Order: sequence, then C-alpha cells, then structure tokens
Amino acid sequence: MVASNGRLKIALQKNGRLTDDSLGLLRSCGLEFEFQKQSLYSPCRNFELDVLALRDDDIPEYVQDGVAELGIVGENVVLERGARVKQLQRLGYGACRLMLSVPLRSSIRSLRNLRGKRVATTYPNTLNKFLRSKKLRCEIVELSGAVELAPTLDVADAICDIVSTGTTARVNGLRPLLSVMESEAVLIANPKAFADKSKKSLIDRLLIRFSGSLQARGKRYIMLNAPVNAIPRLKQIIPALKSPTIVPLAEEGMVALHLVIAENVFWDVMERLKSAGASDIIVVPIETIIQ
Ligand code: PRT
Ligand code: ZN
Repeated sequence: MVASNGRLKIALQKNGRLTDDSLGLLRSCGLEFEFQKQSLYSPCRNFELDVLALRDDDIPEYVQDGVAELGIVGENVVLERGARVKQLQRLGYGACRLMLSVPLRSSIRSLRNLRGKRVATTYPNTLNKFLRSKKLRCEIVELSGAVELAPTLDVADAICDIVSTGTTARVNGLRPLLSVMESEAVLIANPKAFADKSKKSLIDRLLIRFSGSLQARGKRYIMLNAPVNAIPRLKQIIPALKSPTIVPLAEEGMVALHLVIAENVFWDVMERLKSAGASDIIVVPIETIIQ
C-alpha cells in the first residue's frame, strides 16, 4: 500500500527504455533519492516527493486513479490505455512511432489495400481508433509481444508496432507502410491533484524545474573575446537563439560576448566565430535555464 502522507508522488517506468532518462531528468532537477528497481517506493530527501517504480502500462491508470499525482510514460501508452489524465509536458526522449508495416513482398502498397486484412498489434485501441478515422475495416489480431513475427507465422498480413531505429522491422523482412502516431515520453498528471493547494504548489515548483532542465538540454553557454569592430560580423553568425550579452573589457577596443548556443550547430558556429575575430572562447555546459 502506498502511504498517503501528503507528499507528491511521481510514477516512473521501473525497468525499461524510459527509466534511465526519467531518472536523469529528476536528478537534473536537483532531486535526491535512491532508486531501486526492486522497491516500489523511493522517497526524495530534499523535496516533498516520492518516486514510484511501476510497469509502464500501469502508469496512466495509476495516475488517473490518484495513486500517483504525476507520471512519466510514452504518449503511445497514454493513448492506448485511454486514461483520463492531463498531459503537462513533452520530455524530449523515448521518441518512436507506432507504424503499420507489411512484409517486403506484400501486395499491400497503400492504406486502402489493408481493407479486410489481418493486422497484428499490441496497440488494439489506438489501431482501432485510427482505422475508424480512415473508415477502414480490418481484422485486428491482438498479441502481447513479438508482433514482428506475426506475418512469418501467417497470423497476420500486416503489423502495427512501435518503431524507433527500424532495425527490428528490417531484420524481420518488413517495410513501413504508414505512421499511425509519433510518440515521446510525457509528463502526465491527475487533473484533481491541482485542486489540493499544497499539491498544486509542489507540482508548480516541479514544473519550473522540469522546464528549466529541458530548456538547457542540447545547449551550451559560450564566452568569447573579440574586437568591438568585429561585433556586427559576429552577430550575423550567431543563430537567433538568444541575443548575446556584450561586456567591455579592460583592454581598449575589446569586448566579451556571452551567448547560449544549440549543441547541433555548435562546432560550425565556433569555427565561423573564430575566423571572424573571436578569441579565448570558453564553452560551459548549462544545467538549467529559468525564464
Ligand atoms: O516492462 P514494461 O512494461 O515497463 O516495459 P515495456 O517492455 O512495455 O516497454 P519498453 O521499455 O520497451 O518501452 C517503453 C516506452 O519506450 C514505449 O512505450 C515507447 O514509448 C518508448 N519506445 C521508444 C519504445 C521504442 N522506442 C522501441 N523501439 N518502445 C518499444 N520499442 C520496441 C518495439 O516494440 C520493437 O519491438 O523496440 C522494437 C523496435 O525497435 P527498433 O529500434 O528496432 O525500431
Ligand atoms: Zn509495458
């Protein structure tokens, strides 16, 4: 039984693809706790929060029923379980697609060709909803795993399964037909949790930390020196992520520029800044950005 002790509870996947990133996100928000896969319940030392470790499929219902006020789970699972929960934030990891795929040699080339065919999936509700929205009738073959084997075993003509790199589909001789939904990990909440004043205030505090940490992801803080007359050129190179801070230096005609830059353009921009006159470039990681 989970103690109802006035502390906030957040449900995470106990042991799976979302576990490490979810723990990393909580830790990047300054939350300190021991996490053991075997124990259901890990109290935070420095925040009124307990972390619950659960199977991902159960998280939407537990959040809906108020066992935990918050949960982190894939959007695909939230949709499939049809839970009445509020989606608060997309978290930028666990990216995947729910994809309809067919055997390489299949004559099925379009969605219309699927009419009347057998489609194996572990996502019957999502698939059913999708097919109804397309006014298409198929026979849904509900499996509990290893969906990619269904065409080889001749229990289905197509499958509807989660794909991330596409390797599993390729290895099993399948080609993608159509994406049913895109998904990533999301933070969900029990809507009633906001009615409790102290819980709401804890959730609000956590949300600020989550946003701060997510904002900082993939960004670097750069400090560099440059001659004043190089500023117009440097400004043209700097992507419009944030206007740079410009500080005069003791050395006549020199300034320091501070700016935030996205990791994916980082090296390219650095090289161009250097050739435009920047020197003494210092790059530091960013832990959080509170706006
Ligand atoms: O034990 P528990 O029930 O908690 O975990 P689980 O085994 O049901 O889920 P898990 O850990 O596999 O996935 C958790 C969540 O991660 C999913 O609900 C998705 O939101 C997300 N996710 C991201 C994925 C994948 N990528 C993924 N590739 N979930 C599953 N897969 C599987 C997919 O089912 C297929 O078998 O990986 C295979 C395909 O991968 P690729 O890379 O070969 O395309
Ligand atoms: Zn699961």
